[in-house]
Amino acid sequence: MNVGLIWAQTLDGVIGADNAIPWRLPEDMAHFRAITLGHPVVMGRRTWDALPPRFRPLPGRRNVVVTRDPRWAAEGAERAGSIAEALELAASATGATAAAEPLEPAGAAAVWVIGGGEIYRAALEHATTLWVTEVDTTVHGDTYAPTPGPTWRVAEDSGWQRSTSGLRYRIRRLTR
Ligand code: VY7
Repeated sequence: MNVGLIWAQTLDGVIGADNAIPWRLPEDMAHFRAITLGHPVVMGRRTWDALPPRFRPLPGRRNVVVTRDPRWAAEGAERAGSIAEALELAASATGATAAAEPLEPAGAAAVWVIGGGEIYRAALEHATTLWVTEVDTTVHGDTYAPTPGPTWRVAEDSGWQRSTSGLRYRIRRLTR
């Protein structure tokens, strides 16, 4: 099964502050939606809590939430006790096999891990694709992106773009 991670970060690697994304980038939200729609998404319980209630569960996707709390439950979400369990659960319903699927378009994955920091660090070893949005801003943060090792290569790069919000950003796909 192909596992992908998708995140947006500042140049310093900040992805969150006080359980929220500390910028607004509509182009990145559209990118996030386009990449993940139709695929199971795996997220940590804090990321679930951070989603605005009207977007919970994320529509058009199976929502798998990782938490150590065995009694946690939420409408529209499936609970998993670990990343491994979440990926197994996500794979079970897609009918995906352990092998990579060569017919998937470039950058597509069977399951997308959508955050946050603790979950990205645990899931990185399982991943074959990363979609990383870099936002040219400096903000206070308390949650950081994982650090891809030297095996990762940039396979696609939007180049620097100007958002309608005024911020500069670029979107890159990494593979290994
Ligand atoms: C998470 C939201 C957060 C706040 C308000 C609306 C990259 C992003 C994420 C996560 C951006 C979010 C939303 C946007 C998506 C909509 C639903 C409403 C949808 C990530 N690169 N960017 N993120 N929603 N993991 N990686 O904005 O969501 O997809 O339907």
